Amino acid sequence: MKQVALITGIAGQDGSYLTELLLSKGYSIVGFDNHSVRMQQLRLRLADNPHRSRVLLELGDVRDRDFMTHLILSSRPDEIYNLAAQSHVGVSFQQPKVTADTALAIKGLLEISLEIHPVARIFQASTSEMFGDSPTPQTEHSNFNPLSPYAEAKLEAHEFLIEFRQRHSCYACAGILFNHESPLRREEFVSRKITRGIAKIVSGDSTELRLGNLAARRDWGHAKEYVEAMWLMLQQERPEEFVVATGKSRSVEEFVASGFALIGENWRDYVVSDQELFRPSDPPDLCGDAAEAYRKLAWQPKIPFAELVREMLLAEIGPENSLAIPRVTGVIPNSSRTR
Ligand code: G4F
Repeated sequence: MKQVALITGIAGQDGSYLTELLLSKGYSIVGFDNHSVRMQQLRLRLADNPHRSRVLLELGDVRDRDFMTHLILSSRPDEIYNLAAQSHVGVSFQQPKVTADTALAIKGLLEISLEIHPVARIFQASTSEMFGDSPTPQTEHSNFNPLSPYAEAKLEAHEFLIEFRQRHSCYACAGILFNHESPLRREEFVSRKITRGIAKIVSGDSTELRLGNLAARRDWGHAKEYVEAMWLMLQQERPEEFVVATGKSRSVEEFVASGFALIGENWRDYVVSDQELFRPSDPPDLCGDAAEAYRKLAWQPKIPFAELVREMLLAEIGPENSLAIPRVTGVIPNSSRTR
C-alpha cells in the first residue's frame, strides 16, 4: 500500500531533499511551511519531478493546533517528519520566544497525533547544539549542555519526546543531527555565507568576506544523506535516538580555506573576523560519533567534506566558471584581517 508522509517545514533544505527521497520511494506527501517565498522555490524545484502530482503543499504553521489537527485528520499520514523550527542559533539569542515556540511545537504534534491518529510514526529533528561544550566525540550517551536559547528549547523538546514515548508507547524518535549543508542551505548559515561570499569575490561584486568566530569546529555533512537517516529511523522495529554525523569536525577557518583554495586564492587576503558577528556563547567543537546509526540503520555518510564545499561553490559560481581558475583577476585583496 502507498505510504503517506506529512512533512512540517517542507520548504527548507531538509524538507526539499526529504520530499525528493520519499517521492522516489513511492510515498505521497503532504507538506507545509509558513514561508511563502521558500514554498514557491520548492514548487519550482519540483516542477521537473515526474512524481510531483503526489505532493500536496499548504501554507501553515506548526504552532497552529487547529491547522495541525485538520492536516493530520485529512491526510492520515503513516509518517510525520517534524522539521519546522526557527533553526538559526544566532537569531535565537535575539528571538528566544519564537525559537522556543517553534521548537516546542512537537509537544502539540505528539498530543494531537496520539489523540486522533496514533498509528503515525513521528520523527523529530533534534540537534547537536544540545551538546554545547560536552567533550568530543559526542554520542547518544554524551551529556547535554546547551549554550543558546535554540539549544535549550531543542533539548526541552527532545526530552519531552522521549518521556512522551515512554508514557504512551508510541513510535516517536529524534535524530540528533549534526550540521548538514548543501546548495539549498540558506545564506544565514556559515557554509552558504562562505560559498556565496567567495562567488561574489570571483564576480567582482565584493572584495571581502566578513565572518564571526573562525575557531568554532563543526561536523559538516551533506543534507541529502542526512534525510536518508531520518527515513531509516522511522523504518526500525523500535523507535530510538541516533546521532547523525560524519565523525570529523573542522573549524570555520578550514571551511573558508577549502573554499578559497578552490579558486586559487588565500582566504587571509579576503576574510575579516568581526567581533560583532560573534555569538554570546558558541559550542567550541561539535563532532559526532554515528557508530550506532551505522550499526543499526546501516547508515553511513559518503560525500566527503571537500566535495560538499566544491558542490556548494559550483552551485554559486555556475557550471560555466571552472574552479580550476588559478587566480581570480580584478580583485583587490583586503589588507586587514581582523577588526
Ligand atoms: O552555520 P551556523 O550558523 O550553524 P550552527 O550554529 O552550527 O547551527 C546549525 O547546525 C545545528 C546542528 O549542529 C542546527 F541545529 C542548527 O539549526 C543549524 O542548522 O554556524 C556554524 C558556526 C558557528 O560556530 C558560528 O558561530 O559558524 C560560526 N560562524 C562564524 N561566522 C558563523 C559566522 N555563523 C554564521 N551563521 N554566520 C557567520 O558569519
